[in-house]
Amino acid sequence: MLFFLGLSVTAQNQHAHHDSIKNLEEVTVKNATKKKIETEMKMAVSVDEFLSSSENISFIKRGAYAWEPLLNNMSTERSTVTIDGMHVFGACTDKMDPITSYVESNNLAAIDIKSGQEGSLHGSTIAGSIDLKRKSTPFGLQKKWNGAYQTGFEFNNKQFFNLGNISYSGTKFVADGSISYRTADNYSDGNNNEVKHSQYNKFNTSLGLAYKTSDLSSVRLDAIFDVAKDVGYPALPMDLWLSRALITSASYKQLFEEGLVRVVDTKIYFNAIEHYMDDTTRPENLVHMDMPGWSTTYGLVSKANLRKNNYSSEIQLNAYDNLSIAEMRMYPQDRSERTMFAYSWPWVTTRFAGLSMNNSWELSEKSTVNLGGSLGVNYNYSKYIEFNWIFHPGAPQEKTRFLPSLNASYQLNVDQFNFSVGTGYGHRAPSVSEGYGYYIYNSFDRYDYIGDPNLKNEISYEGNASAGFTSERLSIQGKINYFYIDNYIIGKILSLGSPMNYQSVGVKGYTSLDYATLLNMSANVSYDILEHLHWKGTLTYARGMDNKGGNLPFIRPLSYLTSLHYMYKNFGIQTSVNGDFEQINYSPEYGEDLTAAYAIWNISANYSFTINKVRSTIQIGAENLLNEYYSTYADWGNIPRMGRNIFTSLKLNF
Ligand SMILES: [Cu+2]
Repeated sequence: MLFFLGLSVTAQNQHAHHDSIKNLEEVTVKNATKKKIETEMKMAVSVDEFLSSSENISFIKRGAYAWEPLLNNMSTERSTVTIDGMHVFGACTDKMDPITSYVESNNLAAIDIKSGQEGSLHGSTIAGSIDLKRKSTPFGLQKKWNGAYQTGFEFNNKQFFNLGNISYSGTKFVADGSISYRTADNYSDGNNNEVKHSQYNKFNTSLGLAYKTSDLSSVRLDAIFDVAKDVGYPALPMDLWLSRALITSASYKQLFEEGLVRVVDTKIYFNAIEHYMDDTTRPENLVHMDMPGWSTTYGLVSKANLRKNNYSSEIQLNAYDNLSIAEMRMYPQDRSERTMFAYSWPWVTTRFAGLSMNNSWELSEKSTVNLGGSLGVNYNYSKYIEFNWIFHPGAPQEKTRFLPSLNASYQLNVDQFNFSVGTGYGHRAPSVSEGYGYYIYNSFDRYDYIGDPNLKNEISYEGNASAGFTSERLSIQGKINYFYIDNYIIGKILSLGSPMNYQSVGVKGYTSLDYATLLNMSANVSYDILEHLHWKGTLTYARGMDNKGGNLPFIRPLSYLTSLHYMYKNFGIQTSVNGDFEQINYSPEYGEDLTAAYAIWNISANYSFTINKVRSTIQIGAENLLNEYYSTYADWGNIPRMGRNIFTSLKLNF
């Protein structure tokens, strides 16, 4: 630990890449080693489990399903989450449905995570971007048909899953298809108590078809359909009855053999999400509320890649139109009569258009300079503005904002060392809830939240740096970033207004703090002890403060992960220990209490074999082997996490 601590402290004066691309499966043909969407410990993972293996992602968990990804310890309002560059917006006012819940691990090829303003290519952001990249098989592979099937069972919550995907690669025509189903019961915590309302059921299917229109051009159609049914959120006062998403796109790609412009890829897209919550399964609720939500988005994303000598550039045009609607209908317990109706999202339209550019110059073989920037226009319209007028009389029905962004970085590689240093500046517009939300109940601090259409843009000033060393057996990497955020948006208690929900204790309005600051640090070490025995360690630290020196909520305390991996012929075994230290810097103002330290021990073993050209792997393992009872700093309402979980899985590749 001391070794780690030393590293993270020295990391402050060093630097490196602040972005990380997690390759889930080979995207380029030259990449011989197939990396897949799997973690060190587990080969069959959910998208959430895969994302959690990235050191700059943490999660707010409201149960076993659809974790909310925090990038650089910032909530989803501050990052852009896209699917192949497409903007998709959840339809739940309670954040039950982050975008990551609408894909499945067997239709993704990679997840591209960019930190801070480097992520501004996909639209305005503060924390960075998470782009979920779908599988897209290249034309003319030697092996025309490829497929995989995964199945598994996890004992703690009786999770059973079946995932299948298949692809065809012809010279003119390509198809990718996937289908999956997961079902899970309630899980049990470390005291072997059942955590009620933690079940889930998810069905996901996707199809992609591409046709080569000439030697250098192709058209592609893509669709994802996802249904989640009867999903429990033990940390919330209500569950999900049904959520459905249809995500579609059509794109045209043109390659150029000569000249400055090398690729132009233009896509139009449409996605629709519907979300129906259900609180009738909770007998403790005296009054029932139906809270359905809808989110519909049309958009265009067009990108061009430029290259000339040592200069390369990416230009991206993003445009979308989103309509977010959420209703609140209250019934007495016998449901005979509706007593109240309100729009918690009063038909809010968001239109965005932005042009982004990232330029890179290779000054020499050793050093590279990157300069990027974007300018976006964000327009909001609230159809039923009278709901917003209750707390903000006379607030404008329409609002237009300009969202500029700039970033610069320098990378240097000298022998076995690498360094980077960068800076960024960017604006973001308030989210639909922050700007126009009406009585959105937050069960964490038990306040109803009210949006403010007049909120100022959040403005981020950012610095980042990294340093690393790589030798044949040892690799060390340290990263640090710091954000100074003007007009930081957060909920503050309002003296006017009374709570609508009988569980809530008051009303909070989204307001801007003068500023807030955030520091993130991480250190990674990997060492090959023997040819087939590898050790890895990660340490992360973050600190977030408001303008009065108070703590920001949901900031991860000092955390660590250490793992050992051993291979012998077709046999592999791996074990890891991870945990958080005590959350000293918690925020009572935002409903947090002190979360104790915990440590979790995991172990797994796998065996690979081939039958009739089918490459197969079986795996068995245990998470939380010692059945520790714990909850983390970001477990909504301190719900306990899963106790010991034995998992088994089988994967076939053909
Ligand atoms: Cu919901």
